[in-house]
Amino acid sequence: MSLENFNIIESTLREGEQFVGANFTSDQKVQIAELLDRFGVEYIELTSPAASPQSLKDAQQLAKLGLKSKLLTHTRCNMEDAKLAVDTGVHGIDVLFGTSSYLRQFSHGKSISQIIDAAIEVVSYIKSQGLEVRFSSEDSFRSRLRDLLMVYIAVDEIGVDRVGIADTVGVAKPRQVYELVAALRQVVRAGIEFHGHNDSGCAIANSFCALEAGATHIDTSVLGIGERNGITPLGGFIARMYAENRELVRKYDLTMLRELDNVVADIVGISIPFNNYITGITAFTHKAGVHAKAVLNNPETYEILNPQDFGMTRYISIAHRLTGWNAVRDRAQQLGLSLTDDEIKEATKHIKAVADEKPLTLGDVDDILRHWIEGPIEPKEISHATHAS
Ligand code: HCA
Ligand code: CU
Repeated sequence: MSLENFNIIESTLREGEQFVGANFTSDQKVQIAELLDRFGVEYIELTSPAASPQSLKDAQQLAKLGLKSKLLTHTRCNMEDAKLAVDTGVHGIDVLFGTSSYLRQFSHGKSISQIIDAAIEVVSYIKSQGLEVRFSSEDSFRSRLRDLLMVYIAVDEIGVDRVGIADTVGVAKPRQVYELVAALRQVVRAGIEFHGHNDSGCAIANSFCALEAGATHIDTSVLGIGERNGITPLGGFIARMYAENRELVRKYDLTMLRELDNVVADIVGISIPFNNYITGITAFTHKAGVHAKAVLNNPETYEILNPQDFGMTRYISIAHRLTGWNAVRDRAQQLGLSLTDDEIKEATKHIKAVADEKPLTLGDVDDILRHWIEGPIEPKEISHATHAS
């Protein structure tokens, strides 16, 4: 069952390089590849060596690092690019061709039989050189199913290692992905890779459905960076698999995600969104009193991801009008204050009343708690506020 045996093809150094803010230096590529290797992704995909002289040199250099992750380079489906890619010393080549009517009409102008001929020539050449090879079809979801299957069956017959489905424009829906992968699963022996863009927010769900239908490889990038708003984000995909069953992601060093997100965000000049999976600033923050109480008793009440497994910490926000006395008691204990439950309840009422008047900081709450035993005080910065006790 593929959910147990999925592989990540990490494409930050290929799709991610197509993100508008990404202009990786050679050193940055090495840094990112080494972090991904420590995290434990099975594959790292690199930009085509045909893209530029530096891309070629970088692929050669990365191939010499001796990483545990297998290196792949992406190429167009022609012999010239394939030869260049084979000579870099990487483990495998990801070949791409467009089968959709849009691309056939407005991009390369080839017929399906011409596509099959080119695919067979390139795939068999790469195989003859002893490298792993994948054949993928750009814009798969706007291609005719018959055309797609004909091309995939042809490359499968000559022993391609993987066939890839690409939702290039982010138009596919989860059930559609499931159906296409399931249909393909019936007719090819090769592994099945899914590459999904996130234009309409389905990239993670689509990747998950692809695995449920029998796919074996999922493309990701750190923070999801790529063309437009990008592809399946590594962290979000990991969150989905972890939520399904933690054992599925034990093979990775999950505590590396934070560094990966930070390093890549820094390099491409963005900040990590507040609501990012796992590493967003609010990903493990609980606020309402009812939530805080339950989470303090048993975190699983409101958390499907255990922050500790990712080297993250839970935060319970208490300086606001929705706070509850259980969370306030927890804070008092952290501060080493011995207040009775009745005192905590009174202090909590006061905190709520003050918070109705003006924004509170944790420091304000701490002041209120510290001085509660001495008798309720009005911290100077909130002196105009109503006292509730
Ligand atoms: C591209 C297109 C691609 C390829 C995906 C793949 C897409 O930028 O070359 O090779 O699996 O989204 O179709 O990223
Ligand atoms: Cu893409």
